[in-house]
Amino acid sequence: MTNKLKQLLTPSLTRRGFIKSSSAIGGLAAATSAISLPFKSAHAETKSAPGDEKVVWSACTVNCGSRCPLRMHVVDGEIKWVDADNTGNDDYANKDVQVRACLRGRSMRRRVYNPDRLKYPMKRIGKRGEGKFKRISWDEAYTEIVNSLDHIKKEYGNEAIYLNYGTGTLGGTVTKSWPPGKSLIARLMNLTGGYLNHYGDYSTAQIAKGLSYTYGGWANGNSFSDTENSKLIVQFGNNPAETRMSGGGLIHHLIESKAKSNARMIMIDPRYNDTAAGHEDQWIPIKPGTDAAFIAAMAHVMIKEDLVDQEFLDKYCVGYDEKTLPASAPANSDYKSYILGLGEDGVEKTPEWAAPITGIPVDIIIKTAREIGSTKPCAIYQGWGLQRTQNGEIASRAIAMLALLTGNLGIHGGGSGARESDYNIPFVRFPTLENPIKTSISMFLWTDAIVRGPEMTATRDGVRGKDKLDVPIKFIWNYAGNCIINQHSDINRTHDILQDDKACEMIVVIDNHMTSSAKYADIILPDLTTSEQADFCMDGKAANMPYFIFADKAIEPQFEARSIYQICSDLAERMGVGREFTEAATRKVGCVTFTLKP
Ligand SMILES: Nc1nc2c(c(=O)[nH]1)N[C@H]1C(S)=C(S)[C@@H](COP(=O)(O)OP(=O)(O)OC[C@H]3O[C@@H](n4cnc5c(=O)[nH]c(N)nc54)[C@H](O)[C@@H]3O)O[C@H]1N2
Ligand SMILES: Nc1nc2c(c(=O)[nH]1)N[C@H]1C(S)=C(S)[C@@H](COP(=O)(O)OP(=O)(O)OC[C@H]3O[C@@H](n4cnc5c(=O)[nH]c(N)nc54)[C@H](O)[C@@H]3O)O[C@H]1N2
Ligand code: SF4
Ligand SMILES: [Mo]
Repeated sequence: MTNKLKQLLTPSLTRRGFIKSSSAIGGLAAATSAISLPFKSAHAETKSAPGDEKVVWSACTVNCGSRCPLRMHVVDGEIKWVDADNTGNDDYANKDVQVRACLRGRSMRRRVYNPDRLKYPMKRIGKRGEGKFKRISWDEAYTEIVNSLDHIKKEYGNEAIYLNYGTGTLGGTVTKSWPPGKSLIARLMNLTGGYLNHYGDYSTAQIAKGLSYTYGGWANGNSFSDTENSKLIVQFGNNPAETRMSGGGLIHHLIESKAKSNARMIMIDPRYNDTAAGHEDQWIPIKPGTDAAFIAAMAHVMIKEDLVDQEFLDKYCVGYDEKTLPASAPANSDYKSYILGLGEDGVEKTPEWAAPITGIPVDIIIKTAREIGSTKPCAIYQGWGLQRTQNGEIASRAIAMLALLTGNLGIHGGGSGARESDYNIPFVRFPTLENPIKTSISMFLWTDAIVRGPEMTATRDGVRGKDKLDVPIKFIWNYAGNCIINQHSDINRTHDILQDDKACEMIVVIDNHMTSSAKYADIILPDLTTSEQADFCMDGKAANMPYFIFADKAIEPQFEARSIYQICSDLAERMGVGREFTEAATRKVGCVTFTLKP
């Protein structure tokens, strides 16, 4: 690091000074008043001679859906460079594949030493969003938070305390930020009266609901490695080359399996995406939000040309045609009638009808319908981008319907029309106890809950666990998330709502960086990065490779940053549940021994 950069990164409490004061606890079970990670790091104690390089295996735990080990090259307590898994022969045929991190993971060093890194606790002094803060001590920050929680609990009850969506440390175990109920903040709040929960996620809100109507639940597609049995692969808005960049290598499985089966691949996407990237046999650009019309028109062709799998539909499906339509359903409300224009809307879903809507020429609609209807097995997949919009659930169901029309569900080389499936090995989580508050809202409606909480009901607004919300949101925990501003819709509306700090009274942001959301915080707490602590890393969309990663501590905590475990333990102490939070014992959870504070 250059001297200039060093200067930039050095807060008034020098990094050296801080390392010295905290080195007594580094990675070990804490016997002192400071609390370190709750389990003992395997290698953190390894001493190296000055100037010697040691390589520490860490990991990337962001929400990209993959999970990758990172090899941190550390000299004199500083990460010099980062590289990826170098084990095995990277021999796909013999399942000896390297889990090579992408550039996002490999740039971890820049995240750790970023000049924008949050270095010490801060308190807002300007308006929300203005980005004006003053430095405060950890003690002051804790006092502000505990006082605010006390006041809000007394005035409104625990239902007014909300854990916002945040997936920045999704892949961690102790550090896990989402789902909210699996985070350490949940444990802290559950010990002190509970919190308002949320359900759903920004990723898959519509498809998760939509496919529950079609299949009765979440229905993953066949894995990509099964495309070695396919004759045709059809992907709607699916782009794992950019959204599952590495990890167990989904894209690797797709390309290798496709090469084996020699299946044709059709990509339907408004953009020519990286998963196509020359591997596709045909790219069909489509106007965004019109997949359902394209599929309806293909269904029209298949019905007229007798290309649907009638036997499959009769045997396994309800409501395809009048034969399986339940007696209680209105006449002509079956799928076939809808397509042929005999349903309520009276519109026949011909290719000519769909062409101007979708921007796909009539002859391509007809040709594609014939190909999908006559080539089996056909693997039909969809990504999640196309459902992340109004009426997105209809598009996701239409694609699933294409798999059903052609009888490709439940066979090798076929699929459900949902996204490709992947491995997740079960792993015991840090116990977060039970939430005494049973109410939850959709993750999308938190701004509404600030403005009109008590008006929100189960029937109209999807409040769960209770008929209605009793109180508005008054306190927000925002851990490892940028959904206060950047990742939520209608930023101007959110900005206006948050200007009133008598409405939502307290926003606590726990992050590594000064993000747009952090600028709206009342109190900012600087968290450690993955490089400064040990954790288990999993929950990845790891393709067909089951693994988890022990992400070791590579360097000492930088600046005044503290781990989420320490933050929650410190707060628990001040809220009178210190012993309950840490359990003051060594506890075995699965194969991990957590050594907790005495
Ligand atoms: N415009 C737009 N909005 C979207 C989407 C979109 O495609 N476009 N996608 C939606 C989807 S699918 C999702 S899942 C959400 C994702 O939204 P978020 O869950 O907010 O995910 P990120 O934007 O990755 O932000 C993660 C935050 O975690 C922080 N972080 C990273 N590492 C750590 C750490 O070790 N500790 C702490 N405390 N913080 C850390 C980062 O600095 C960042 O502020 O966005 C949704 N919103
Ligand atoms: N690099 C990187 N990877 C990530 C993330 C990240 O932040 N960065 N975030 C992760 C998260 S949280 C999630 S949820 C996933 C998101 O995974 P996805 O939701 O699948 O990814 P997107 O890129 O939003 O959309 C996939 C494709 O859909 C196309 N598309 C958009 N609208 C339509 C449409 O109407 N019809 C059709 N046919 N196609 C359409 C887009 O052009 C895009 O190529 O990615 C994960 N992976
Ligand atoms: S693929 Fe995902 S988990 Fe792996 S390094 Fe890239 S961003 Fe991190
Ligand atoms: Mo997501």
